[in-house]
Amino acid sequence: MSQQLKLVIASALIGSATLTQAAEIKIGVAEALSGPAAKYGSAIKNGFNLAADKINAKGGINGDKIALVIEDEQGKKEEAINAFKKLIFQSKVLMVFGPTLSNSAFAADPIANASKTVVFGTSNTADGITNLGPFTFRNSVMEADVLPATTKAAIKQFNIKKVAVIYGNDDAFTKSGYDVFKTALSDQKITVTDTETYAKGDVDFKAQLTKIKSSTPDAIVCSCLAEEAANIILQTRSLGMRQPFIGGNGFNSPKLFDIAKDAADNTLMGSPWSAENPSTANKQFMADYKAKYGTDPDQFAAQAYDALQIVAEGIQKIKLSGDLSKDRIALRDALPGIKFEGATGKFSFRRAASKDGKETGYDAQQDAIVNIAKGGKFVLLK
Ligand code: 1QQ
Repeated sequence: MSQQLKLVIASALIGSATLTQAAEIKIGVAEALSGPAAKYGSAIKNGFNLAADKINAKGGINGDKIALVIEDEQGKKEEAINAFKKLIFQSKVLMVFGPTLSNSAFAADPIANASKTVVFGTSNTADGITNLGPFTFRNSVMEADVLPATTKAAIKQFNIKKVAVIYGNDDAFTKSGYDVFKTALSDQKITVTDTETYAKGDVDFKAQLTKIKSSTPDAIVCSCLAEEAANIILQTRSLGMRQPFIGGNGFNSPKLFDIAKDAADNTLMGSPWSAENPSTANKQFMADYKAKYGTDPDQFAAQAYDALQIVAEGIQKIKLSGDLSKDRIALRDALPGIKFEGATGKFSFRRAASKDGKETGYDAQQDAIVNIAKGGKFVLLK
């Protein structure tokens, strides 16, 4: 063999050796990519992909690239359980993001906690999620932190004295939102003229809305996911009612306006994220999102985008050992100390209060911004 050929082979070997040394960090993503919650889940997936591109373009984390392993949990409890099992036990991811709905998180998060793997919700706002165990984290701000500020702003904006309430009584998020609304309304001395419920998948709300109409509220409080909220708003208008709506996290989707259009005008909603936040981080996020996907982002995309960067900072701190069980626990221990400023503003974790003496996970410490719907989109309430 010629000296030259030996050199070529040697350098090829060195080249491939260095290539295999840069490991992939597998991160699981289990979101509702089909079914009624897909509008939330696909925005979340886009946010994660955009953040992964950004982190990897800068060379990854301590030289290792992020590889997202994405599963569709369809917005269903059983599928969320399956997706978590697949990601944790078969794909052997370092940690899992998801699932999209709190309803599914109550079913799937215990699997992550039992296998000592971080589960990080970017859209779970129901009370009690972070009581599922010390491996549960979220950067989605709880309804309990957002709704009282939203009702307060609505009372002032529309001089409200009495409201009617409608909520889904078979979903963890809509039920939890209802409980929070109830307490906030009572604390703020607002009379409830009527309370109505519906079930997942309902499309006709006329019976409930007719009762609400006869109770003559000043506004309607709706603890609902986007599709039901939009249909409720449309049917309210078709019954000749013009009252403003007050909603929770479920309203934060373009789906609300795809269906209800400007019939949703004057709806108030609270969120940590606003498209009008002029910070450099948010402007960059919005421009990059638009460039990659051709549409404007929403709050769910923003929270996912920030969440992956929060986790990346945690991973950077621990320096992965290659022992998966150890690395999963090290990430759990590193995350609570991470402070971050991203598209959703300043963020830190807050340990959830323990209800039964059991170890808890971590909630989001972030302020809510109240928005109002005008001309088919949410703008800051000034
Ligand atoms: C929850 C929510 C939903 C609106 C997520 C899409 O906040 O289920 O907790």
